[in-house]
Amino acid sequence: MKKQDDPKNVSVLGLGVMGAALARLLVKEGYRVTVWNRTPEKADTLIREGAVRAANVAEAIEASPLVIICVHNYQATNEILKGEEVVAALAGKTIVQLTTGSPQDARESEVWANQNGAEYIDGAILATPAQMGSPDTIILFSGKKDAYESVKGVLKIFGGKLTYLGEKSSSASAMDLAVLSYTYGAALGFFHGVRIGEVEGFQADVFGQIIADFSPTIGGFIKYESDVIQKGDFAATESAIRISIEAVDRLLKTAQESGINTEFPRFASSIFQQAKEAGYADEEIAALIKVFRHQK
Ligand code: FVH
Repeated sequence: MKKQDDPKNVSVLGLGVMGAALARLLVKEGYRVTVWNRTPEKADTLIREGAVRAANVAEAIEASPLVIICVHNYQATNEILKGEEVVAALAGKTIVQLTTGSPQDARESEVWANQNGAEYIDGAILATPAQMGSPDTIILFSGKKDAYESVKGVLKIFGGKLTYLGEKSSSASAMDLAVLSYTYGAALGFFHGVRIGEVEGFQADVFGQIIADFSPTIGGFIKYESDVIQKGDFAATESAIRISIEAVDRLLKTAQESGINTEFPRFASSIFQQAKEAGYADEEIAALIKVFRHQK
């Protein structure tokens, strides 16, 4: 078998904090890992650990049937995958893009890769470099199923919870955006909660531990509400919006009285007020999605 067709050969383009973590896991698993980075010195430690340095991008791509990319953004990727030699090397390869990007980035990248004879899988990592390789690490993937199946065995090295979202190449980055929306929404609520503690006298780390302990419960609640949205039956069973209207008003009132930042509770209160005015107060909290859809 030619070197570049050997499935034990994997190439990694991009050795930032995440790229290096990915390459290191592959080396540890006994793969022949060919690496390239814009700043070559970043490969030095990995070379000492057994990775192979590519002199240039084309050489890195030629060295393996699977090419993993993990750089700052898709613009950087496009800058890397430039030039006749690089493009020619792509024919017959499978590219797995683990750089964060938009759904449009993914769609354009798949078209470009396929036009140049390469299979394309788009991925989104929901973990930090230190969490790579652990059983709970979630990585989202989308793209042609047979291409995904052909490289899944290697990708499993990066995390225990690989989630394939289907053949639409933009699905992974779209889901990544949705997870970011939830993450930042929860984080903003957390920071407001820290301010409550700073005024009412509990420590941020004590609050943080409670949130950590609470996470499985909130996860179960979100999953339940997602099922309600999916079914479209908003009859109140677990948590009627009316209860939350009172709770959010209390959040805003307490913030105003204690003189802390009111932006988060004010935004939350505006959403619940819209639900109340639309007549959803006795429906399940999932009915808030109708406010976000501006739907009656
Ligand atoms: N780090 C994390 O926690 C998150 C977790 C979720 C997924 N992200 C995404 O992973 C991509 C890489 O992130 P990173 O943390 O490895 O980022 P850096 O350590 O800053 O490394 C950036 C690499 O990109 C290379 N690079 C940047 N611009 C260019 C360019 N124009 N041409 C070629 N390469 C470029 C950079 O090269 P160098 O500066 O070392 O020469 C690094 O290899 C990212 O999409 C995260 O959102 C990580």
